[in-house]
Amino acid sequence: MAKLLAELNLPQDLKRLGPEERRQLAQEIRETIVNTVCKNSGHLASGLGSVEIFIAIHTVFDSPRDKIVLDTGHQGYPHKLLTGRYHRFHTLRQLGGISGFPKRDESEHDCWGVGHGGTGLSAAMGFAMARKHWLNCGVPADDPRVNYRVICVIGDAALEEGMAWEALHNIGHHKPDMVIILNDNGMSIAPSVGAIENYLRRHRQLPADWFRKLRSEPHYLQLKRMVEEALAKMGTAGEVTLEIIRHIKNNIKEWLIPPGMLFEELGFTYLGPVDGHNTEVLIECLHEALRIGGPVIIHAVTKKGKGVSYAEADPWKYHTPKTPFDPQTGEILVPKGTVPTYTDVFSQTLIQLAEQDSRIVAITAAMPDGTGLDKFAQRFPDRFYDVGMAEQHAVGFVAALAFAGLRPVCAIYSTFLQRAFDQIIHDVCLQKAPVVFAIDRASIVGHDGHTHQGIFDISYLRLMPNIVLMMPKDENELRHMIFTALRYEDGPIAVRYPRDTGVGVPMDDELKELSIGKGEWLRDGTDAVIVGIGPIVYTALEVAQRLEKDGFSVGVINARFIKPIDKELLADAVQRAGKLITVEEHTLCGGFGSAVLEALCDMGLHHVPVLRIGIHDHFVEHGSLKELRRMLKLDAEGIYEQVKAWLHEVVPVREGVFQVRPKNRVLAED
Ligand SMILES: Cc1ncc(C[n+]2csc(CCOP(=O)(O)OP(=O)(O)O)c2C)c(N)n1
Repeated sequence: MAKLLAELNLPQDLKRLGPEERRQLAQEIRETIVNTVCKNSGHLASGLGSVEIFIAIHTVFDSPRDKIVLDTGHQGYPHKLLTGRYHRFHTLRQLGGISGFPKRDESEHDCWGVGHGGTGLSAAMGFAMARKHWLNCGVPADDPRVNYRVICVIGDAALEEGMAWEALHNIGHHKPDMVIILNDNGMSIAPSVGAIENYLRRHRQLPADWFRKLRSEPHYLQLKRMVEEALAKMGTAGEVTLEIIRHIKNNIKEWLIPPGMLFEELGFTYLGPVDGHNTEVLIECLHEALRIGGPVIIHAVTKKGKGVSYAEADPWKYHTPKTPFDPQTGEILVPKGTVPTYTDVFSQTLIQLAEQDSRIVAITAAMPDGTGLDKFAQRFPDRFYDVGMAEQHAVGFVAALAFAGLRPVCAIYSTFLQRAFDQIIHDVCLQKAPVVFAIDRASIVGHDGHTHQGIFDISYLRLMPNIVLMMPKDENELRHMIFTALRYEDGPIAVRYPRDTGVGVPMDDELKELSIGKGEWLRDGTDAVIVGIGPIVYTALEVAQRLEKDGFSVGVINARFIKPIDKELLADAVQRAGKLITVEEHTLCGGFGSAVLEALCDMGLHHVPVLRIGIHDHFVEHGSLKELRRMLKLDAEGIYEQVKAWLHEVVPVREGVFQVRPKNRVLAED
């Protein structure tokens, strides 16, 4: 029983706790996280590693008055537990329950909704500059528009995001009052990589706290300010002297004390490194940071998975462990299924093809295991690039790799590829770079919720000239699509596939090249044809069988290609049945159904009634895949209901011409 969490009125009561109770609270938070995540799934090791940081923040800051911004948000379970969500925490990531990420409409303590990395510093700066603005307008100090402080927590890997550096650039210029806690554990999901990691690693090796003491010493700061002011009064001679002093100081710093130079040079005060699991030191540091003013970075060194032996030993595995697992031992209790996931099939196929073609290289943005490229990296360490949390760079980088004669395969989740929208247009499509995009987690992803659903990529890719976009109906077809993509050299080509196990179909021995832009008939029909994209075509087949019992002859087409779309096949379907139904697990705004409508329009087939089934114009919350499909009417039952109702509405007015009478329309939840 988590006594303090259950009984305290948090976060207010935190302020009257002593060090011993804070330690007990930390223990309770860890136990609650482990006992919940082992059943509900979610982010384990990151939250365990940030417990003391959030206890310190909520001890010093006043939430919700102060703005506490989390970058990425996956580390935020302690924040949720410290802000009155303990009694609902057992609903974590469940349909209707609390989200796995900070969410503005979930709690007044979540001032910034997030799920993607790199957004926190910009948000914190926004809050800090708005405060400055209102102060300039003469708003009194006790007005809520100015009466707050701003703090952002960002991980060492999230700091790799381009947006984070754009924010640093801008914050260092305007210098608003804000505190940044750099939660540095040397880990992304996998171990952190790259130059920023190398820079931070040198700091982590220093004894904790030594530089903080010197740097934040009030006498040091006072003296520095006095000298600078005195020299400024001396005019040019003073400036020259100041420059000389700065030069000497910088050289001494570089030689003696490297910590934080980079941040200091950019206009921040750097405090660190400090032990990020010492709540008392963190509290002291936060007070100092607020006293110093301007943008202050506290570099907190933490251990991912802290306090839970198996998570500390293997924080990579326990970033988001498979569930259920034993909370005592960490043993994963879910049996390994026999049907491979789409990710597995992508990974195996790519390795197989790379054995035969030394031009193939693979690129991930900090998701080596999520994309299955960890296995590629083991087999071909020199042909694998983890660029870190840097999707925009990944896409620009692969474009040039392709121009230099390589065959880059860039594997990024649908939701994170959104970050690189312009790079795909400008660097890849515009220049016809023969890049292969492997878009994992395309479609609904489930418990990660609205920030992570892969339901927009068809819309944002379909509008780009020169790209080929496809989605397999099953894991066997995925193999052929990877093969086809690597054969295609005329420009960019993307294959999207879901986060799921495959359908369980037999696998062909030989890989075959698919004709670009050609779909296939799966079932004939004369009353209507369902044109589907992705594994949902199997659901469509089930629906067609049920409709047959109701007296409707419904055909099914597996479109395979979203772009170019198979116009001939569509015209054939219209010819045979006169009515079309499109199905997709994707937003209807600009999605696959829209592509079909556009094609019909372009072919002059204006009279064809079309029912588009997919996700209406809203974000999709968290829940299991099954629950979400039910809710969205994208399971067999839901599609059946929608199609049947619609077939009753569409009536012929004369030979080959129909009219839709939308009377009993069953629409998916808007
Ligand atoms: C734009 C974006 N890319 C990738 C991810 C997937 N992701 C979630 S957490 C994470 C690692 C974060 O590492 P860090 O910021 O150091 O925090 P830690 O988990 O180590 O505390 C990644 C890559 C994401 N959420 N957003």
